[in-house]
Amino acid sequence: MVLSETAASIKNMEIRGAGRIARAAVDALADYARNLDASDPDTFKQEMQKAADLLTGTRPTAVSLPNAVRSVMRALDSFDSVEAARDAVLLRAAEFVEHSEHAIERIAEIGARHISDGDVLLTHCNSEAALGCILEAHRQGKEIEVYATEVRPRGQGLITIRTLNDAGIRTNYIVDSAVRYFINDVDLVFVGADAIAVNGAVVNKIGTAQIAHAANEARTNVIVAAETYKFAPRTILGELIEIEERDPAEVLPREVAEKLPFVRVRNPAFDVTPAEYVDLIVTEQGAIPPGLAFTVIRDYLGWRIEELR
Ligand code: RUB
Repeated sequence: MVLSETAASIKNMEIRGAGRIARAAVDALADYARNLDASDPDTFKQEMQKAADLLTGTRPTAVSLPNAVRSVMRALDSFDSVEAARDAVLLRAAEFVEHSEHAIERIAEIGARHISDGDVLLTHCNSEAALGCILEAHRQGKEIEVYATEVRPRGQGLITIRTLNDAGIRTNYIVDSAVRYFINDVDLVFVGADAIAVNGAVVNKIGTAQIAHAANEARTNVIVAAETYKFAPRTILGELIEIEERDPAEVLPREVAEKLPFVRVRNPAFDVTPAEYVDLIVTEQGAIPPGLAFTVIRDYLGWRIEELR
């Protein structure tokens, strides 16, 4: 897929989910670098930066996207030939994709430890990291049952229930607003993340915060499965994570909306779950309480405040 096609597919959500978006962007950058004809390293870098900007501009919330793109672009810091710069980009991109796939496997192993035989789980949206934990627990022979939400307006719950069904996991498919009705039947909420702030707040699909609130009220634990590249370094400076607001037509068909001039449809794609409603964040480096998010950003990702200014 050429660069502009990947960017369009991320924007229109043919490619979706924070981890998949990151890997697709990195693959697109590598492909662009492979075919880029530039006279000198500076021109090569400038053209790569334009490609990087096009990709990072597609969806604003999933911090995995700029983190992944930046990790590839860092390979271009200093080079005296276009070929060396190209090789460095290709190597870094391959490393990122390998790291990302490995992270999903590690998260599944670590997350599955927190799922007990007989547990009833609830998941929201379609997260490969969260589903990885659920599938791994099932693979280990634990008897589990899942509640999966529909996920208005884009219906990602359908992807989730197909995966769970294919694995032979007993699944209940519910509308988003039925979560509180069923929460007392649930032992554990398992969701993914698009971004995690320095204070441990979790940004994920719209509705996650309501689910976590209901879980907190019912004393049901909430576990978030997230690769470390979903932690948002710029939140150290107090920057907020931008919440994407998508086309109103996803919620109400345009022809209906046109006849309702006093109605404004709002369509935020994500919300923020405060750290106090999150019990554990499972990363490929281990499971941490949300209060240790700063440690991941500083010690594992290696970001320092001076670099971010
Ligand atoms: C997807 C979503 C997922 C996270 C984590 O939203 O909110 O829970 O991205 O997914 P959208 P993963 O469908 O709008 O992209 O674990 O696969 O990275």
